[in-house]
This record gives sequence, structure tokens and C-alpha cells, in this order.
Amino acid sequence: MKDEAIKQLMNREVERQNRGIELIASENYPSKDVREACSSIFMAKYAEGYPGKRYYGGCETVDEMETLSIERAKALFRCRYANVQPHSGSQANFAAYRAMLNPGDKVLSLALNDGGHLTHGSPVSFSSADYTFVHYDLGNDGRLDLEIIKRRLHEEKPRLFLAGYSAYPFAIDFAAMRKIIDDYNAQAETPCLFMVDMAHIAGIVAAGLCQNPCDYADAVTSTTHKTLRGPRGGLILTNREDLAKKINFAVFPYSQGGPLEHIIAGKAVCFLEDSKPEFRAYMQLVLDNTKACCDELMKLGCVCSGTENHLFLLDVLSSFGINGKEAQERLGEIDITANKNMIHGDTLPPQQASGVRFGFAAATTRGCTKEDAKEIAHIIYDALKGEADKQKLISRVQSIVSRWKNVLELEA
Ligand code: DSN
Repeated sequence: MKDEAIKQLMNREVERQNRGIELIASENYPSKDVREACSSIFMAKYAEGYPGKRYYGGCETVDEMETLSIERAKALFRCRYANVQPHSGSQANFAAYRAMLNPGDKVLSLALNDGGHLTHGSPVSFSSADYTFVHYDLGNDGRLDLEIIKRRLHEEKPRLFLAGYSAYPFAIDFAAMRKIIDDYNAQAETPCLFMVDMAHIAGIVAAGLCQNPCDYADAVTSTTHKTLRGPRGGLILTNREDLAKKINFAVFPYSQGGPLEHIIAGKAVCFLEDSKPEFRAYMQLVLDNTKACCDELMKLGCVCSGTENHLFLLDVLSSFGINGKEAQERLGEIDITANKNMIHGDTLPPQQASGVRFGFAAATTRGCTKEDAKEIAHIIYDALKGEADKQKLISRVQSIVSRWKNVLELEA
């Protein structure tokens, strides 16, 4: 690399990531093979269109590769159709909405502040400008409440019901949601479609450790870089031929131009990696580590959400009398990276928030054990209590990461 400025920044980022404990629930470290595919010569190829129907010559190899990526995605999620071209989860959601809705149509979703996503109808996102979003609440216990969903469905009569979340720590009963929608549709004038944004839990789905939303939803969107541990990108799945055609059109030519074929190659590598027993074992350990850290914090007297997946929320306002922003900064000072997050019924604005979201997908990829996860809980507790010596806390973090693999040395 001759570009000294960029080289230095790259090295600094590698050093930061090796030094720290990454607990942002949406991050992960892809394998060397995924990274190699993503930096391959496929990045130099224009291939607007789809395999066999491109707008450029020289697409023979790219066609074969993208077809392989599609086939692997379909096999991994046991689904009939896959579009691997979305550049991101937001692009995937944009296209899935376009395929299923007309502008202005009503969508019933969980709000961002309750654990949804920007593209699930936040006022600052295209989603709320293009469609009419209304929301369902969580129950008093912070869990999805099927009775509330049923009631809101009948009240609002939406064209689309949206499940799948960015900060929801519990299992989701997609089968029960499908039944509620089917019962509603049996007597509704306009049927309601069912979409799941599984970006956060896609790896858990791939590992077969939770219900597969593809078995129940009309369309499923995802990112490929969170628990799925692939390259940064998006994915759309469906079992419906009519929707598959509309989804393909909505991705290209409607909302995207040339696909990122190098990233599609990285996705193909990740889909194969994720179909192996080793990935299932990894994902089980992610769940175990997340629970171990959450349980330990609760044993120490903290107010936590509990967890049934790869993340949990710590109510730092109730537990330590500080807001999420301050907690995020204190943890950052000792090389633990996490993000402030609204908690159910939050009284603080999003810039402050009362909680912090923690996830163990990235740390587990590097080698985090259950014992490490418990020790991390104690470090978090000591850091947020504000009484421990900062240098000692940094040494405790260093002692853990010294046992882990470096971020550029990860095999599948
Ligand atoms: N920004 C992602 C997250 O952190 O959950 C969602 O896209």
C-alpha cells in the first residue's frame, strides 16, 4: 500500500479493534476468506441486471458466482428465492417495501425507540415519507404482546405487518404472528402482508437456533454482516414467485445500479460458512456468552432486560444513575465499545437514552468464553460504578483480549 495516509489509518483501526472488546450487537468480524472475496477482482466488474440478463458484456464468471451466492442463500435459509444485490439492510427494506406496497400504504411496525429500526417508519427516514407507518407497543414487561399486535392489526388495517428488530432481546414467535395475520386476512377487505427484517438475528436463524421467518413471512430482509458474519450488505428472501419478480425489479433497476459483485462473492463465502456445524456451535456460544454477561450483571444488582438472543439492554440510569451516553463514553475510555440505547418506556431523549445495548457476536468470533463474558460483566459494572481505577480496568480488558485472536487472523 503506497498511500501512507490511508495505510496509517487502516493500521490504527486494526490496532483499535485488536486492543478493545467489541460489544456493539450489530458488529462482527468476517473471516479471512470473506475479506479475500470482498477485495477480489469482482470489484472491477459492471454487471447491471441479473445472471443471464445483464446490460454489459463479460459477465459469464460473475453470472456463475452470483448464481452460486443466490443458491447458497436459498439453501441456508430454506427459501425459494433470494436477491443478494442490496447494498445494505436499508436498501433491502426500501426495495421490499416497494415490491409489496404503493406509496402511502399503511405499515404496522415497532417504533425505533422501542427496538425497531430507522427504516421501520422513523420520521427521519424515507420510510415514513413514502408510507404511512403506525406502531404497536410492547407489553409492560418489554416483550412482544400478541394480543396488542392483534388489536392494532384490527384497528389500523395495515397493508403490511413488519416484525424484526434492532434492540429486542427476546425470541420472536413468527408462527404465532403468521396465525394472527391469517385470521385477520380471512375476514379483511384488503389482506395484510407479513414482512420480517431479520438483520440482527439472521445468524441465529441460519444456525437453526430460533424459528425461521422464511417459513412464515411473505418477504424477509436482512443484512449479511451482523450475526451472519459476512460482508457489509443486504439480502431479500421470499417463497413467493410473484413477489420475487417484484423484489428483483425494486432492487434493479428501480433503486440500485451496478451490483457490488465483490461483496456478493463475500456473501457467497459467508452463506457456505454459516451452513457448517462449526457456525452453529459458534452461534450457540454467542447466545451462552450474552446470557452469562447479562445474568452476571443482574447478580451484581443491575437492571437488565434479560436475553434470549445475541443481545441485551442494561438500564444504566436505574442501575448507576447515569445516562446511556455517559455510560458509552466511560466504557469507551477502557476500550469496551458499546452503544447507548433507548429502553422500553425511556424517559430520556435518544441522544442520551437510559440504556446501553450489548451483544456478543463479535467478541465470540475472537474467542470470548463464558468465563470471559462473566469477567466482562464485572469490568462493565466496575467502570459504570465509577469507583475503580481506570488503568486497572484497562489492564483487565487487556488480559482478556490477550487470549483472543486478532481481528485479521480469523478463519471461518
Ligand atoms: N445500525 C444497526 C444496529 O446497530 O442495530 C441497525 O442497522
